[in-house]
Amino acid sequence: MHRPVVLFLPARNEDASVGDVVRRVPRSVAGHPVCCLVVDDHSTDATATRATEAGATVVANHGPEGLGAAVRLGLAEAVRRHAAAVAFCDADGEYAPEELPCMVAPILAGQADYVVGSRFAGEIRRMHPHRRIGNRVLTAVLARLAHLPITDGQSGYRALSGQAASAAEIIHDYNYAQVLTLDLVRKGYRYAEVPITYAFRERGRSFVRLDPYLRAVVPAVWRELHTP
Ligand SMILES: Nc1nc2c(ncn2[C@@H]2O[C@H](COP(=O)(O)OP(=O)(O)OP(=O)(O)O)[C@@H](O)[C@H]2O)c(=O)[nH]1
Ligand SMILES: [Mg+2]
Repeated sequence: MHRPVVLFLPARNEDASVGDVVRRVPRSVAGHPVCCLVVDDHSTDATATRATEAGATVVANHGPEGLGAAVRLGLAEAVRRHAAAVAFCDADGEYAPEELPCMVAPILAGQADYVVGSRFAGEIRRMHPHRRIGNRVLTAVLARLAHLPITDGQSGYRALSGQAASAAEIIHDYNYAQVLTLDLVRKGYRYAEVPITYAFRERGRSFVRLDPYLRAVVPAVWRELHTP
C-alpha cells in the first residue's frame, strides 16, 4: 500500500471557497492516495461544515492561533499519517489543487525535499500592484538571506518530503512564509521551485495587513537567523 500524499488547507472563515477547493483535489498522485485535511482555527462561519461535506478531514487548533501555528499542525498531522509528501495551499481559491502532482513530483522523484510553487515563474492572473511590489521586495531580501535564487518568497503553495516535514520548525505562530524556508535551507534540505498559476482571492477576507505583517515577520526572521 502506497503512503499517502497529504494536501492540507489552512482555513479561517473561508466557507465561500473551501468546499470548491476540496472538491478539486486529485484523488491520487503517482499511485499515492491523496488525503485532504483542512486546518480550521475555530472559524466563526461554516468552514468546517463545508470542508467535511466536500470530503476533507477537519483538524482544529485549540483557538485562533495564526497561520504559522496552523501550518505547524498540518505538518504534524501529515507526519502522523506517514505521508510520502505533504503539500499545503490556501483555502481561498488563489492556488490550484489540480497542480498538486507538479508540486510533489520533485519530492516523489527524490530530487528535492522542499518545493515552493512560484507565481512569478508561472502565471499570475490577478494580483494587486502593491502586493506585487511587496512580494518582489520581500523575495529579494529572502533570496539574499537564504543564498538561493528564490523567485517567490511568499507563495502559499508548498510541498515537503515526510522527512523535511518532521524536521521543520516554524518559530512563530503568525505565519510561515520566510521562517520555514530559512529553517529548512539552513538544515540542508534541498530547495526547488515549480511554476504555478495564481489568481487573487475573489471571496473571503485576507489576514494580511502590512503593518502587523512586518512587525511579526521582521523579528521572527532575525530570530530564525540567530538560532544556532
Ligand atoms: N487555520 C488558520 N488558517 C488561517 C489563519 N489565518 C489565515 N488562514 C488561512 O490561511 C490561508 C492564507 O491566508 P490568506 O489570508 O489567504 O493570506 P494571503 O494569501 O497571504 O492573503 P490574500 O492574498 O489576501 O488571500 C487562507 O486559507 C486563510 O483562510 C489562522 O489563523 N488559522
Ligand atoms: Mg490567500
